[in-house]
Amino acid sequence: MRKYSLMALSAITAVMSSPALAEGGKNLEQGDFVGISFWFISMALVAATAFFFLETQRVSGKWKTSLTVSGLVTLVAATHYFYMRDVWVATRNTPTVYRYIDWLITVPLLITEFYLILRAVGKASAGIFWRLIAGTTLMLIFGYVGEAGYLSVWPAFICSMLAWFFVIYEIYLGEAGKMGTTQAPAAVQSAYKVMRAIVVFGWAVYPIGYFLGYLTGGNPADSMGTLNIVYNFADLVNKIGFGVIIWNVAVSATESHT
Ligand SMILES: *C/C=C(C)/C=C/C=C(C)/C=C/C1=C(C)CCCC1(C)C
Repeated sequence: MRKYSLMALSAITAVMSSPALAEGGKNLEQGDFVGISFWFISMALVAATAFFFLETQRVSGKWKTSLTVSGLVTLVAATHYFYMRDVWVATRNTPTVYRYIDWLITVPLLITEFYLILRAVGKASAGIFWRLIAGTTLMLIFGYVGEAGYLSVWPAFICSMLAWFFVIYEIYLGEAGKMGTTQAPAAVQSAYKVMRAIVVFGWAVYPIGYFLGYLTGGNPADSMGTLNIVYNFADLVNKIGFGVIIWNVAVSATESHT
């Protein structure tokens, strides 16, 4: 009990002490709605982190890892959001590199939740874990080399999309999908289904953003403000909402001893 509280506390302190760019001197302006959305989501992520870590006390042993991972996702994202927010407030530019570093850590962690859930209810193979990690990592590497100009935007987009489809295949029709919809208890099955729908519909926001930014022939700068707001609110669903679904199933499985 005390150990977990301590962990939560140290995580929060780490997050609170990390803003480093603010000394650049610019403050958030009342009419800067993109900046406001950066602030909003960073605070929501801090609160979610404390919540997930503290709630690990409440669930049975086999569910603790899932909640810890949810807390790590929101912790890493909160920290990146502090930096992204400062870049935006100071320059009104999209903090692409911070977004990708954040994604490179949080997205494999999020996808690992499928493996962890399956492991909590049965014997999930290591193959599931590695396929999910490999798919998401490739998806992000191709996305980055496209955005950063190391590869043309179209081939990078196609390769990244293929990697995303590979992940979707695994959680719907692959080994993970079969396990999650047949062998798991009913409550876990329904959580699993909502989570994989998030990977399809919630995650679709990002490739759509890439498409609008780079593949329509327009100037990426024109859609930057809107895109950042959309990305920021998408993270509310894809990181916090996703964690809440896991929290919910972990608590109900603990209470019903399944
Ligand atoms: C918390 C952050 C999440 C869940 C971010 C997810 C990001 C993606 C699913 C990005 C996917 C992309 C493609 C499928 C193609 C174009 C390039 C990307 C990286 C934007």
